[in-house]
Amino acid sequence: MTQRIALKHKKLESWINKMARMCAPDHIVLINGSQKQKTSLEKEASRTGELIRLNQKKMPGCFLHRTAPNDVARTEGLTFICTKKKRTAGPINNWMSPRAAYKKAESIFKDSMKGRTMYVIPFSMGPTGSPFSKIGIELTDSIYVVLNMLIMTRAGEKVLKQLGTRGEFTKCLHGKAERDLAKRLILHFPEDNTIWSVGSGYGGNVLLGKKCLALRIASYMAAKEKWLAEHMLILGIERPGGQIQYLAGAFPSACGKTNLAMIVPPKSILKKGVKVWTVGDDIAWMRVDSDGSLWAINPEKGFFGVLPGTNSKTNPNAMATIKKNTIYTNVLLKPDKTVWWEDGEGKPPKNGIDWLGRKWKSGIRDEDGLPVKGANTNSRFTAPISQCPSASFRSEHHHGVPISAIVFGGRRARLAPLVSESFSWQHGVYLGATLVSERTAAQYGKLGEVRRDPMAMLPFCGYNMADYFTHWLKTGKRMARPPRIFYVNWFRKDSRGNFLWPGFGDNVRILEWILDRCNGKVGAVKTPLGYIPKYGDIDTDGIKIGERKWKELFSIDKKEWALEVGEQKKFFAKFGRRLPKEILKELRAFEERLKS
Ligand code: GTP
Ligand code: SPV
Ligand code: MN
Repeated sequence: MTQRIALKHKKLESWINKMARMCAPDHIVLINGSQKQKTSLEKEASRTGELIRLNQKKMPGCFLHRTAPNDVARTEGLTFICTKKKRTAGPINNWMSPRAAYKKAESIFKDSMKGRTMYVIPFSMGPTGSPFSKIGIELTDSIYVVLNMLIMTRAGEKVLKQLGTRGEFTKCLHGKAERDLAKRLILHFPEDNTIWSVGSGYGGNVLLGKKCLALRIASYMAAKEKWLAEHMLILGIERPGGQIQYLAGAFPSACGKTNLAMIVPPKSILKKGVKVWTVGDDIAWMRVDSDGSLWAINPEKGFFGVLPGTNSKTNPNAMATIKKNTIYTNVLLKPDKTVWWEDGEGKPPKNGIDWLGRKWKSGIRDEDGLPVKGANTNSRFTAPISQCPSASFRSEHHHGVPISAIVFGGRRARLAPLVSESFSWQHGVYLGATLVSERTAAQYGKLGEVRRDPMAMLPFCGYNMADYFTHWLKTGKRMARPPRIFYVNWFRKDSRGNFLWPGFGDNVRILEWILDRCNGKVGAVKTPLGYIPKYGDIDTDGIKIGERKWKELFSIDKKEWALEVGEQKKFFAKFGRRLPKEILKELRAFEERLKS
Protein backbone atom coordinates (compact mmCIF):
# COMPACT_ATOMS: atom_id res chain seq x y z
CA MET A 1 0.00 0.00 0.00
CA THR A 2 1.37 3.39 -0.96
CA GLN A 3 1.73 5.76 1.95
CA ARG A 4 -0.15 9.06 1.87
CA ILE A 5 0.93 12.43 3.17
CA ALA A 6 -1.11 15.02 5.10
CA LEU A 7 -0.30 18.73 4.72
CA LYS A 8 -1.93 22.07 5.52
CA HIS A 9 -1.58 23.19 1.88
CA LYS A 10 -4.45 21.12 0.43
CA LYS A 11 -3.54 21.58 -3.23
CA LEU A 12 0.01 20.48 -2.50
CA GLU A 13 -1.24 17.52 -0.47
CA SER A 14 -3.57 16.28 -3.17
CA TRP A 15 -0.93 16.70 -5.92
CA ILE A 16 1.67 14.70 -3.93
CA ASN A 17 -0.81 11.94 -3.20
CA LYS A 18 -1.88 11.81 -6.83
CA MET A 19 1.73 11.48 -8.00
CA ALA A 20 2.32 8.83 -5.31
CA ARG A 21 -0.66 6.82 -6.59
CA MET A 22 0.93 6.83 -10.04
CA CYS A 23 4.53 6.06 -8.98
CA ALA A 24 3.60 3.75 -6.06
CA PRO A 25 6.52 4.34 -3.67
CA ASP A 26 6.58 2.27 -0.46
CA HIS A 27 7.23 5.40 1.61
CA ILE A 28 6.94 9.17 1.37
CA VAL A 29 9.48 11.28 3.27
CA LEU A 30 9.30 15.05 3.64
CA ILE A 31 12.69 16.77 3.45
CA ASN A 32 12.88 19.21 6.36
CA GLY A 33 16.36 20.62 5.80
CA SER A 34 17.78 19.40 9.12
CA GLN A 35 21.35 18.22 9.56
CA LYS A 36 20.03 15.08 11.25
CA GLN A 37 17.95 14.03 8.27
CA LYS A 38 20.78 14.83 5.86
CA THR A 39 23.21 12.68 7.83
CA SER A 40 20.82 9.76 7.88
CA LEU A 41 20.27 10.04 4.10
CA GLU A 42 24.04 10.07 3.56
CA LYS A 43 24.28 6.91 5.65
CA GLU A 44 21.49 5.22 3.75
CA ALA A 45 23.01 6.14 0.34
CA SER A 46 26.45 4.92 1.44
CA ARG A 47 24.91 1.62 2.54
CA THR A 48 23.24 1.01 -0.83
CA GLY A 49 26.22 2.20 -2.88
CA GLU A 50 24.42 5.22 -4.33
CA LEU A 51 27.18 7.28 -2.71
CA ILE A 52 30.75 6.45 -1.75
CA ARG A 53 31.97 8.17 1.39
CA LEU A 54 35.35 9.75 0.62
CA ASN A 55 38.35 10.11 2.93
CA GLN A 56 36.76 12.08 5.77
CA LYS A 57 40.10 13.24 7.17
CA LYS A 58 41.21 14.80 3.90
CA MET A 59 37.78 15.64 2.53
CA PRO A 60 35.26 16.05 5.35
CA GLY A 61 31.61 15.74 4.32
CA CYS A 62 32.54 14.67 0.75
CA PHE A 63 30.97 11.90 -1.33
CA LEU A 64 31.40 10.33 -4.75
CA HIS A 65 28.52 9.35 -7.01
CA ARG A 66 28.64 7.51 -10.33
CA THR A 67 25.79 7.94 -12.78
CA ALA A 68 24.86 5.26 -15.32
CA PRO A 69 27.26 5.23 -18.31
CA ASN A 70 24.42 6.36 -20.62
CA ASP A 71 23.53 9.21 -18.30
CA VAL A 72 26.40 11.69 -18.00
CA ALA A 73 25.11 14.89 -19.61
CA ARG A 74 21.88 16.69 -20.46
CA THR A 75 19.90 14.88 -23.15
CA GLU A 76 18.59 17.77 -25.22
CA GLY A 77 16.93 15.47 -27.76
CA LEU A 78 14.72 14.06 -25.00
CA THR A 79 13.89 17.47 -23.54
CA PHE A 80 10.50 18.94 -24.50
CA ILE A 81 8.45 22.09 -24.08
CA CYS A 82 4.85 20.94 -23.90
CA THR A 83 2.46 23.78 -24.67
CA LYS A 84 -1.02 23.61 -26.14
CA LYS A 85 0.15 25.30 -29.32
CA LYS A 86 3.39 24.32 -31.00
CA ARG A 87 4.15 27.90 -31.93
CA THR A 88 4.32 28.87 -28.24
CA ALA A 89 7.34 26.56 -27.93
CA GLY A 90 8.77 27.89 -31.20
CA PRO A 91 10.90 26.37 -33.94
CA ILE A 92 13.96 25.62 -31.79
CA ASN A 93 12.47 23.61 -28.94
CA ASN A 94 11.33 20.00 -29.15
CA TRP A 95 7.58 20.10 -28.73
CA MET A 96 4.93 17.65 -27.63
CA SER A 97 1.28 18.34 -26.83
CA PRO A 98 0.71 18.28 -23.06
CA ARG A 99 -1.79 15.44 -23.42
CA ALA A 100 0.55 13.21 -25.38
CA ALA A 101 3.47 14.09 -23.11
CA TYR A 102 1.68 13.34 -19.84
CA LYS A 103 0.42 10.09 -21.27
CA LYS A 104 3.79 8.95 -22.54
CA ALA A 105 5.55 9.80 -19.28
CA GLU A 106 2.78 8.31 -17.17
CA SER A 107 3.41 4.90 -18.68
CA ILE A 108 7.05 5.15 -17.57
CA PHE A 109 6.31 6.60 -14.12
CA LYS A 110 3.60 4.01 -13.43
CA ASP A 111 4.66 1.91 -10.39
CA SER A 112 8.29 2.96 -11.02
CA MET A 113 8.87 3.73 -7.33
CA LYS A 114 7.73 0.34 -6.01
CA GLY A 115 10.13 -0.73 -3.26
CA ARG A 116 11.53 2.81 -3.18
CA THR A 117 10.95 5.98 -1.15
CA MET A 118 9.55 9.17 -2.61
CA TYR A 119 11.19 12.25 -1.13
CA VAL A 120 9.32 15.55 -1.07
CA ILE A 121 11.68 18.53 -1.37
CA PRO A 122 10.20 22.00 -0.81
CA PHE A 123 12.73 24.45 -2.29
CA SER A 124 13.06 28.14 -2.98
CA MET A 125 14.92 29.54 -5.97
CA GLY A 126 16.24 32.82 -4.59
CA PRO A 127 16.36 33.80 -0.91
CA THR A 128 13.40 32.30 1.00
CA GLY A 129 10.74 34.96 1.30
CA SER A 130 12.12 37.36 -1.30
CA PRO A 131 9.42 38.71 -3.62
CA PHE A 132 11.75 37.79 -6.49
CA SER A 133 12.01 34.11 -5.50
CA LYS A 134 9.96 31.19 -6.79
CA ILE A 135 9.04 28.07 -4.86
CA GLY A 136 9.10 24.55 -6.23
CA ILE A 137 8.31 21.14 -4.78
CA GLU A 138 10.38 18.30 -6.20
CA LEU A 139 9.28 14.71 -5.73
CA THR A 140 12.11 12.25 -6.38
CA ASP A 141 13.14 8.67 -5.67
CA SER A 142 16.83 9.58 -5.64
CA ILE A 143 18.80 10.41 -2.47
CA TYR A 144 21.52 11.82 -4.73
CA VAL A 145 18.98 14.35 -6.00
CA VAL A 146 17.88 15.22 -2.46
CA LEU A 147 21.45 15.81 -1.27
CA ASN A 148 22.27 17.89 -4.35
CA MET A 149 19.11 19.98 -3.97
CA LEU A 150 20.06 20.65 -0.33
CA ILE A 151 23.29 22.23 -1.60
CA MET A 152 21.93 23.93 -4.73
CA THR A 153 18.73 25.44 -3.31
CA ARG A 154 17.24 26.76 -0.10
CA ALA A 155 15.27 23.68 0.87
CA GLY A 156 13.25 22.32 3.77
CA GLU A 157 10.57 23.23 6.25
CA LYS A 158 11.17 26.98 6.11
CA VAL A 159 10.12 26.92 2.45
CA LEU A 160 6.96 24.99 3.24
CA LYS A 161 6.20 27.59 5.90
CA GLN A 162 6.77 30.35 3.36
CA LEU A 163 4.36 28.62 0.98
CA GLY A 164 1.59 28.77 3.59
CA THR A 165 -1.71 27.10 2.82
CA ARG A 166 -2.28 28.53 -0.66
CA GLY A 167 1.08 29.64 -2.10
CA GLU A 168 1.94 29.02 -5.77
CA PHE A 169 4.60 26.44 -6.52
CA THR A 170 6.14 24.65 -9.50
CA LYS A 171 5.18 20.97 -9.49
CA CYS A 172 8.39 19.03 -10.12
CA LEU A 173 8.29 15.26 -10.45
CA HIS A 174 11.43 13.19 -10.95
CA GLY A 175 11.81 9.44 -11.12
CA LYS A 176 14.94 7.46 -11.93
CA ALA A 177 12.81 4.64 -13.37
CA GLU A 178 15.22 2.30 -15.18
CA ARG A 179 17.58 4.99 -16.47
CA ASP A 180 16.96 3.64 -19.93
CA LEU A 181 17.55 6.09 -22.82
CA ALA A 182 14.47 4.75 -24.60
CA LYS A 183 12.39 5.59 -21.51
CA ARG A 184 13.86 8.99 -20.66
CA LEU A 185 11.86 12.22 -20.95
CA ILE A 186 12.49 15.71 -19.59
CA LEU A 187 9.14 17.46 -19.96
CA HIS A 188 8.19 21.06 -19.25
CA PHE A 189 4.60 22.26 -19.06
CA PRO A 190 4.95 26.03 -18.65
CA GLU A 191 1.16 26.54 -18.90
CA ASP A 192 0.68 24.15 -15.93
CA ASN A 193 3.78 25.30 -14.02
CA THR A 194 4.88 21.66 -14.06
CA ILE A 195 8.03 19.64 -14.79
CA TRP A 196 8.20 15.86 -15.26
CA SER A 197 11.59 14.20 -15.59
CA VAL A 198 11.92 10.45 -15.85
CA GLY A 199 14.62 7.91 -16.66
CA SER A 200 17.72 9.97 -15.82
CA GLY A 201 19.95 10.55 -12.80
CA TYR A 202 22.18 13.28 -14.30
CA GLY A 203 22.33 16.81 -12.81
CA GLY A 204 20.78 19.07 -15.43
CA ASN A 205 18.06 16.51 -16.13
CA VAL A 206 17.09 15.88 -12.51
CA LEU A 207 17.98 18.81 -10.23
CA LEU A 208 14.72 20.34 -11.36
CA GLY A 209 15.26 23.71 -9.67
CA LYS A 210 18.17 24.41 -12.00
CA LYS A 211 17.75 24.34 -15.78
CA CYS A 212 14.15 23.12 -15.76
CA LEU A 213 12.65 25.61 -13.30
CA ALA A 214 15.14 28.48 -13.04
CA LEU A 215 15.56 28.72 -16.82
CA ARG A 216 12.90 26.95 -18.90
CA ILE A 217 9.84 27.54 -16.70
CA ALA A 218 11.20 30.83 -15.30
CA SER A 219 11.92 32.29 -18.76
CA TYR A 220 8.27 31.68 -19.65
CA MET A 221 7.13 33.33 -16.38
CA ALA A 222 9.62 36.15 -16.85
CA ALA A 223 8.23 37.08 -20.26
CA LYS A 224 4.76 37.36 -18.69
CA GLU A 225 5.92 39.17 -15.55
CA LYS A 226 8.44 41.43 -17.33
CA TRP A 227 11.76 40.21 -16.02
CA LEU A 228 14.66 38.11 -17.38
CA ALA A 229 15.70 34.55 -16.48
CA GLU A 230 19.14 33.97 -17.99
CA HIS A 231 21.97 31.43 -18.26
CA MET A 232 24.40 33.90 -16.71
CA LEU A 233 27.05 34.22 -14.06
CA ILE A 234 27.04 37.28 -11.80
CA LEU A 235 30.19 38.79 -10.32
CA GLY A 236 31.25 41.98 -8.62
CA ILE A 237 34.51 43.80 -9.20
CA GLU A 238 35.79 46.02 -6.43
CA ARG A 239 38.19 48.75 -7.52
CA PRO A 240 40.62 50.66 -5.31
CA GLY A 241 38.50 52.93 -3.15
CA GLY A 242 35.88 50.28 -2.48
CA GLN A 243 33.35 50.83 -5.28
CA ILE A 244 31.88 47.53 -6.46
CA GLN A 245 30.27 47.14 -9.87
CA TYR A 246 28.53 44.01 -11.08
CA LEU A 247 28.57 42.17 -14.39
CA ALA A 248 26.36 39.39 -15.72
CA GLY A 249 27.74 37.03 -18.33
CA ALA A 250 26.11 34.50 -20.64
CA PHE A 251 28.37 31.74 -21.94
CA PRO A 252 27.12 28.40 -23.29
CA SER A 253 27.54 25.31 -21.11
CA ALA A 254 31.17 24.51 -20.25
CA CYS A 255 32.44 27.78 -21.76
CA GLY A 256 33.81 29.41 -18.65
CA LYS A 257 31.03 30.87 -16.45
CA THR A 258 32.14 29.11 -13.26
CA ASN A 259 35.73 30.08 -13.91
CA LEU A 260 34.92 33.71 -14.56
CA ALA A 261 32.49 33.95 -11.64
CA MET A 262 35.22 33.06 -9.13
CA ILE A 263 38.15 34.53 -10.98
CA VAL A 264 41.31 35.27 -8.99
CA PRO A 265 43.11 38.25 -10.53
CA PRO A 266 46.81 37.82 -11.31
CA LYS A 267 49.29 39.37 -8.87
CA SER A 268 49.91 42.54 -10.85
CA ILE A 269 46.18 43.31 -10.85
CA LEU A 270 45.66 42.34 -7.20
CA LYS A 271 48.45 44.74 -6.34
CA LYS A 272 46.30 47.60 -7.65
CA GLY A 273 43.63 46.70 -5.09
CA VAL A 274 41.19 44.93 -7.40
CA LYS A 275 38.95 42.36 -5.71
CA VAL A 276 36.34 39.98 -7.10
CA TRP A 277 33.02 38.95 -5.49
CA THR A 278 31.15 35.86 -6.67
CA VAL A 279 27.35 36.12 -6.75
CA GLY A 280 26.49 33.23 -9.08
CA ASP A 281 28.03 30.97 -11.72
CA ASP A 282 25.12 29.74 -13.86
CA ILE A 283 21.79 31.53 -13.56
CA ALA A 284 20.67 35.14 -13.16
CA TRP A 285 17.17 36.45 -12.58
CA MET A 286 17.10 40.13 -13.46
CA ARG A 287 14.54 42.89 -13.02
CA VAL A 288 14.23 46.52 -13.99
CA ASP A 289 13.83 48.49 -10.79
CA SER A 290 12.49 51.94 -9.97
CA ASP A 291 15.98 53.43 -10.30
CA GLY A 292 15.92 52.55 -14.00
CA SER A 293 18.69 49.95 -13.73
CA LEU A 294 18.73 46.19 -14.00
CA TRP A 295 19.08 44.24 -10.73
CA ALA A 296 20.05 40.59 -10.53
CA ILE A 297 19.77 37.74 -8.06
CA ASN A 298 21.29 34.28 -8.31
CA PRO A 299 18.40 31.90 -7.65
CA GLU A 300 20.83 29.13 -6.64
CA LYS A 301 22.77 28.52 -3.43
CA GLY A 302 25.42 26.14 -4.76
CA PHE A 303 27.67 25.39 -7.72
CA PHE A 304 27.27 22.41 -10.04
CA GLY A 305 30.59 22.93 -11.76
CA VAL A 306 32.76 21.22 -14.37
CA LEU A 307 35.78 19.38 -12.87
CA PRO A 308 38.13 18.56 -15.79
CA GLY A 309 40.55 21.45 -16.19
CA THR A 310 39.90 22.71 -12.66
CA ASN A 311 43.09 23.00 -10.58
CA SER A 312 44.71 25.52 -8.28
CA LYS A 313 46.34 27.30 -11.22
CA THR A 314 43.19 27.69 -13.35
CA ASN A 315 40.66 28.16 -10.54
CA PRO A 316 42.08 28.35 -6.99
CA ASN A 317 38.76 29.57 -5.57
CA ALA A 318 36.97 26.49 -6.90
CA MET A 319 39.65 24.25 -5.41
CA ALA A 320 39.16 25.94 -2.02
CA THR A 321 35.37 25.64 -2.34
CA ILE A 322 35.35 21.87 -2.92
CA LYS A 323 37.56 20.80 -0.01
CA LYS A 324 34.59 19.84 2.15
CA ASN A 325 30.82 19.16 2.00
CA THR A 326 31.06 18.44 -1.72
CA ILE A 327 29.43 15.81 -3.90
CA TYR A 328 31.70 14.61 -6.71
CA THR A 329 30.05 13.04 -9.73
CA ASN A 330 31.85 10.71 -12.19
CA VAL A 331 35.48 11.25 -11.18
CA LEU A 332 38.37 8.87 -10.53
CA LEU A 333 38.57 7.31 -7.05
CA LYS A 334 42.14 7.09 -5.72
CA PRO A 335 43.30 4.29 -3.40
CA ASP A 336 43.34 6.69 -0.43
CA LYS A 337 39.66 7.49 -1.06
CA THR A 338 40.33 10.93 -2.45
CA VAL A 339 39.49 11.88 -6.04
CA TRP A 340 41.14 13.04 -9.26
CA TRP A 341 40.15 14.24 -12.72
CA GLU A 342 41.98 15.10 -15.93
CA ASP A 343 43.96 18.35 -15.74
CA GLY A 344 43.21 18.41 -12.03
CA GLU A 345 45.67 18.85 -9.19
CA GLY A 346 49.19 17.50 -9.61
CA LYS A 347 50.33 14.49 -11.59
CA PRO A 348 47.84 11.75 -12.49
CA PRO A 349 47.77 9.06 -9.80
CA LYS A 350 49.34 5.70 -10.68
CA ASN A 351 46.06 3.86 -10.35
CA GLY A 352 42.51 4.03 -9.11
CA ILE A 353 38.90 3.22 -10.01
CA ASP A 354 37.61 5.17 -12.99
CA TRP A 355 34.22 6.89 -13.23
CA LEU A 356 32.73 3.70 -14.66
CA GLY A 357 33.85 1.73 -11.61
CA ARG A 358 36.63 -0.12 -13.48
CA LYS A 359 40.26 -0.57 -12.45
CA TRP A 360 42.32 2.23 -13.98
CA LYS A 361 46.06 2.81 -14.43
CA SER A 362 47.76 6.00 -15.53
CA GLY A 363 48.62 5.83 -19.22
CA ILE A 364 46.28 2.99 -20.19
CA ARG A 365 44.74 3.12 -23.65
CA ASP A 366 41.61 1.68 -25.20
CA GLU A 367 41.31 -0.53 -28.33
CA ASP A 368 41.66 2.56 -30.53
CA GLY A 369 44.85 3.59 -28.79
CA LEU A 370 43.21 6.56 -27.08
CA PRO A 371 43.95 7.33 -23.42
CA VAL A 372 41.27 5.97 -21.06
CA LYS A 373 40.00 8.85 -18.95
CA GLY A 374 39.77 8.48 -15.19
CA ALA A 375 36.97 11.02 -14.94
CA ASN A 376 34.13 11.69 -17.34
CA THR A 377 34.65 14.83 -19.47
CA ASN A 378 31.49 16.27 -17.92
CA SER A 379 32.30 15.19 -14.34
CA ARG A 380 31.08 17.76 -11.85
CA PHE A 381 31.19 19.00 -8.26
CA THR A 382 28.25 20.17 -6.15
CA ALA A 383 29.32 22.59 -3.42
CA PRO A 384 27.82 25.46 -1.41
CA ILE A 385 28.63 28.97 -2.68
CA SER A 386 29.20 29.99 0.93
CA GLN A 387 32.42 27.92 0.88
CA CYS A 388 33.87 29.98 -1.96
CA PRO A 389 36.54 32.40 -0.68
CA SER A 390 35.16 35.10 -2.99
CA ALA A 391 31.47 34.53 -2.13
CA SER A 392 29.59 37.82 -2.21
CA PHE A 393 28.21 39.23 1.02
CA ARG A 394 25.08 40.18 -0.93
CA SER A 395 24.02 36.61 -1.78
CA GLU A 396 21.12 36.58 0.67
CA HIS A 397 20.02 40.10 -0.21
CA HIS A 398 16.47 39.76 -1.52
CA HIS A 399 17.04 42.50 -4.02
CA GLY A 400 20.32 41.30 -5.50
CA VAL A 401 22.89 43.54 -7.17
CA PRO A 402 22.74 46.26 -9.86
CA ILE A 403 24.20 45.20 -13.20
CA SER A 404 26.54 47.61 -15.03
CA ALA A 405 27.47 45.36 -17.95
CA ILE A 406 26.23 42.26 -19.70
CA VAL A 407 28.83 40.08 -21.38
CA PHE A 408 28.10 37.48 -24.03
CA GLY A 409 30.78 34.96 -24.91
CA GLY A 410 31.27 31.84 -26.97
CA ARG A 411 34.01 29.33 -27.54
CA ARG A 412 35.38 30.12 -30.97
CA ALA A 413 38.79 29.22 -32.31
CA ARG A 414 38.40 31.81 -35.09
CA LEU A 415 36.55 34.92 -36.11
CA ALA A 416 35.34 36.49 -32.84
CA PRO A 417 37.79 38.97 -31.29
CA LEU A 418 38.83 38.93 -27.63
CA VAL A 419 36.33 41.66 -26.73
CA SER A 420 34.02 44.13 -28.43
CA GLU A 421 31.40 46.54 -27.17
CA SER A 422 28.00 46.96 -28.80
CA PHE A 423 26.89 50.32 -30.16
CA SER A 424 23.55 50.19 -28.32
CA TRP A 425 21.21 47.91 -26.37
CA GLN A 426 19.56 46.89 -29.64
CA HIS A 427 22.92 46.07 -31.24
CA GLY A 428 23.84 44.19 -28.06
CA VAL A 429 20.70 42.08 -28.32
CA TYR A 430 21.71 41.25 -31.89
CA LEU A 431 25.18 40.23 -30.65
CA GLY A 432 23.59 37.98 -28.03
CA ALA A 433 21.18 36.53 -30.57
CA THR A 434 24.09 35.63 -32.85
CA LEU A 435 26.17 33.92 -30.14
CA VAL A 436 27.96 30.92 -31.61
CA SER A 437 29.94 28.28 -29.79
CA GLU A 438 31.72 25.01 -30.28
CA ARG A 439 29.86 22.13 -28.66
CA THR A 440 31.22 20.89 -25.31
CA ALA A 441 30.73 17.79 -23.19
CA ALA A 442 27.88 19.35 -21.17
CA GLN A 443 25.34 17.90 -23.57
CA TYR A 444 25.24 14.86 -25.82
CA GLY A 445 26.35 15.54 -29.40
CA LYS A 446 29.42 15.98 -31.54
CA LEU A 447 32.19 17.76 -29.62
CA GLY A 448 33.61 20.85 -31.29
CA GLU A 449 30.73 21.21 -33.74
CA VAL A 450 29.83 24.88 -34.12
CA ARG A 451 26.27 25.69 -33.11
CA ARG A 452 24.23 28.83 -32.77
CA ASP A 453 23.32 29.38 -29.12
CA PRO A 454 21.49 32.73 -28.70
CA MET A 455 22.23 34.29 -25.31
CA ALA A 456 23.56 30.81 -24.32
CA MET A 457 19.86 29.92 -23.97
CA LEU A 458 19.38 27.58 -26.94
CA PRO A 459 18.66 24.54 -24.72
CA PHE A 460 16.98 26.57 -21.97
CA CYS A 461 14.46 29.00 -23.44
CA GLY A 462 11.00 27.77 -22.39
CA TYR A 463 9.09 29.47 -25.19
CA ASN A 464 9.41 30.80 -28.73
CA MET A 465 12.86 32.30 -29.08
CA ALA A 466 11.61 35.00 -31.46
CA ASP A 467 9.36 36.24 -28.65
CA TYR A 468 12.31 35.98 -26.29
CA PHE A 469 14.29 38.36 -28.53
CA THR A 470 11.30 40.74 -28.56
CA HIS A 471 11.20 40.57 -24.77
CA TRP A 472 14.89 41.49 -24.56
CA LEU A 473 14.38 44.47 -26.89
CA LYS A 474 11.40 45.68 -24.86
CA THR A 475 13.28 45.30 -21.59
CA GLY A 476 15.99 47.61 -22.96
CA LYS A 477 13.40 50.30 -23.62
CA ARG A 478 12.15 50.09 -20.04
CA MET A 479 15.50 51.08 -18.55
CA ALA A 480 16.79 54.60 -18.00
CA ARG A 481 20.22 53.13 -17.30
CA PRO A 482 20.54 49.85 -19.21
CA PRO A 483 23.73 47.84 -18.76
CA ARG A 484 26.18 48.12 -21.65
CA ILE A 485 26.52 44.95 -23.69
CA PHE A 486 29.84 43.32 -24.64
CA TYR A 487 30.95 40.22 -26.53
CA VAL A 488 34.06 38.27 -25.52
CA ASN A 489 35.96 35.22 -26.78
CA TRP A 490 38.66 33.76 -24.54
CA PHE A 491 39.17 30.84 -26.90
CA ARG A 492 40.64 32.29 -30.10
CA LYS A 493 43.52 30.19 -31.44
CA ASP A 494 46.54 30.84 -33.66
CA SER A 495 47.30 28.92 -36.85
CA ARG A 496 49.06 26.22 -34.81
CA GLY A 497 46.05 25.67 -32.58
CA ASN A 498 47.34 27.41 -29.46
CA PHE A 499 45.13 29.74 -27.44
CA LEU A 500 46.10 33.34 -28.22
CA TRP A 501 44.90 34.64 -24.87
CA PRO A 502 46.03 33.18 -21.51
CA GLY A 503 42.43 33.22 -20.22
CA PHE A 504 41.28 32.28 -16.70
CA GLY A 505 42.59 34.82 -14.10
CA ASP A 506 43.86 37.09 -16.83
CA ASN A 507 40.31 37.60 -18.10
CA VAL A 508 39.92 40.15 -15.30
CA ARG A 509 42.04 42.50 -17.44
CA ILE A 510 39.21 42.56 -19.96
CA LEU A 511 36.57 43.03 -17.26
CA GLU A 512 38.50 46.07 -16.04
CA TRP A 513 38.34 47.58 -19.53
CA ILE A 514 34.63 46.78 -19.72
CA LEU A 515 33.97 48.66 -16.48
CA ASP A 516 36.17 51.55 -17.58
CA ARG A 517 34.01 51.78 -20.69
CA CYS A 518 30.85 51.76 -18.56
CA ASN A 519 32.30 54.55 -16.47
CA GLY A 520 33.35 56.61 -19.48
CA LYS A 521 36.99 56.37 -18.44
CA VAL A 522 38.55 54.97 -21.59
CA GLY A 523 38.28 55.43 -25.35
CA ALA A 524 37.96 52.73 -28.00
CA VAL A 525 38.37 51.95 -31.69
CA LYS A 526 35.26 51.71 -33.84
CA THR A 527 35.08 48.59 -36.04
CA PRO A 528 32.22 46.99 -38.01
CA LEU A 529 31.71 44.62 -35.04
CA GLY A 530 31.60 47.27 -32.35
CA TYR A 531 34.12 49.13 -30.23
CA ILE A 532 37.39 47.37 -29.42
CA PRO A 533 40.16 48.43 -27.02
CA LYS A 534 43.05 50.55 -28.18
CA TYR A 535 46.41 48.80 -27.95
CA GLY A 536 47.75 49.76 -24.54
CA ASP A 537 44.36 50.31 -22.90
CA ILE A 538 44.22 46.77 -21.51
CA ASP A 539 46.52 46.24 -18.57
CA THR A 540 48.98 43.59 -19.79
CA ASP A 541 51.46 43.98 -16.96
CA GLY A 542 52.78 40.48 -16.25
CA ILE A 543 51.68 38.79 -19.49
CA LYS A 544 53.29 38.64 -22.89
CA ILE A 545 50.97 40.19 -25.43
CA GLY A 546 52.96 41.99 -28.09
CA GLU A 547 51.47 44.14 -30.80
CA ARG A 548 51.50 41.20 -33.25
CA LYS A 549 49.51 38.92 -30.97
CA TRP A 550 47.18 41.77 -30.15
CA LYS A 551 46.44 42.29 -33.83
CA GLU A 552 45.70 38.59 -34.24
CA LEU A 553 43.37 38.64 -31.22
CA PHE A 554 41.40 41.51 -32.71
CA SER A 555 41.73 40.86 -36.43
CA ILE A 556 38.50 41.00 -38.40
CA ASP A 557 38.36 38.86 -41.52
CA LYS A 558 35.63 40.59 -43.53
CA LYS A 559 35.24 37.72 -45.98
CA GLU A 560 34.74 35.16 -43.24
CA TRP A 561 32.36 37.47 -41.42
CA ALA A 562 30.29 37.81 -44.59
CA LEU A 563 29.93 34.01 -44.62
CA GLU A 564 29.02 34.12 -40.94
CA VAL A 565 26.26 36.65 -41.65
CA GLY A 566 24.92 34.19 -44.23
CA GLU A 567 24.69 31.54 -41.50
CA GLN A 568 22.96 34.02 -39.19
CA LYS A 569 20.34 34.72 -41.87
CA LYS A 570 19.67 31.00 -42.27
CA PHE A 571 19.22 30.65 -38.54
CA PHE A 572 16.95 33.68 -38.18
CA ALA A 573 14.84 32.50 -41.14
CA LYS A 574 13.58 29.66 -38.92
CA PHE A 575 11.54 32.19 -36.94
CA GLY A 576 9.69 33.55 -39.96
CA ARG A 577 7.75 36.75 -39.44
CA ARG A 578 7.82 36.40 -35.68
CA LEU A 579 11.47 37.50 -35.60
CA PRO A 580 11.58 41.13 -34.39
CA LYS A 581 12.49 43.44 -37.26
CA GLU A 582 15.13 45.16 -35.11
CA ILE A 583 17.28 42.00 -35.30
CA LEU A 584 17.28 42.00 -39.10
CA LYS A 585 17.87 45.74 -39.09
CA GLU A 586 21.03 45.22 -37.01
CA LEU A 587 22.10 42.37 -39.27
CA ARG A 588 21.77 44.56 -42.37
CA ALA A 589 23.58 47.45 -40.71
CA PHE A 590 26.44 45.07 -39.87
CA GLU A 591 26.52 43.86 -43.47
CA GLU A 592 26.79 47.46 -44.63
CA ARG A 593 29.61 48.20 -42.19
CA LEU A 594 31.48 45.13 -43.44
CA LYS A 595 31.29 46.42 -47.01
CA SER A 596 32.46 49.95 -46.29
P1 GTP B 1 28.17 25.05 -17.22
O1 GTP B 1 28.28 24.70 -15.78
O2 GTP B 1 28.10 23.83 -18.10
O3 GTP B 1 27.07 26.01 -17.55
O4 GTP B 1 29.57 25.65 -17.69
P2 GTP B 1 30.44 26.95 -17.34
O5 GTP B 1 30.13 28.01 -18.34
O6 GTP B 1 30.31 27.32 -15.91
O7 GTP B 1 31.92 26.44 -17.68
P3 GTP B 1 33.25 26.33 -16.78
O8 GTP B 1 33.63 27.63 -16.13
O9 GTP B 1 33.10 25.20 -15.88
O10 GTP B 1 34.38 26.00 -17.89
C1 GTP B 1 34.39 24.86 -18.66
C2 GTP B 1 35.74 24.53 -19.21
O11 GTP B 1 36.34 25.66 -19.86
C3 GTP B 1 36.73 24.08 -18.13
O12 GTP B 1 37.38 22.92 -18.59
C4 GTP B 1 37.67 25.24 -18.01
O13 GTP B 1 38.95 24.80 -17.61
C5 GTP B 1 37.66 25.89 -19.39
N1 GTP B 1 37.89 27.35 -19.34
C6 GTP B 1 37.25 28.23 -18.52
N2 GTP B 1 37.71 29.49 -18.69
C7 GTP B 1 38.66 29.43 -19.65
C8 GTP B 1 39.51 30.41 -20.28
O14 GTP B 1 39.48 31.60 -19.99
N3 GTP B 1 40.38 29.96 -21.25
C9 GTP B 1 40.46 28.64 -21.59
N4 GTP B 1 41.31 28.29 -22.55
N5 GTP B 1 39.67 27.68 -21.01
C10 GTP B 1 38.79 28.06 -20.06
C1 SPV C 1 25.00 23.22 -18.14
O1 SPV C 1 25.08 22.20 -18.85
O2 SPV C 1 24.82 24.37 -18.62
C2 SPV C 1 25.17 23.13 -16.67
C3 SPV C 1 25.18 21.80 -16.08
O3 SPV C 1 25.24 24.12 -15.99
S1 SPV C 1 23.60 21.12 -15.95
O4 SPV C 1 23.03 21.50 -14.67
O5 SPV C 1 23.77 19.69 -16.04
O6 SPV C 1 22.76 21.60 -17.02
MN1 MN D 1 24.95 25.96 -17.20
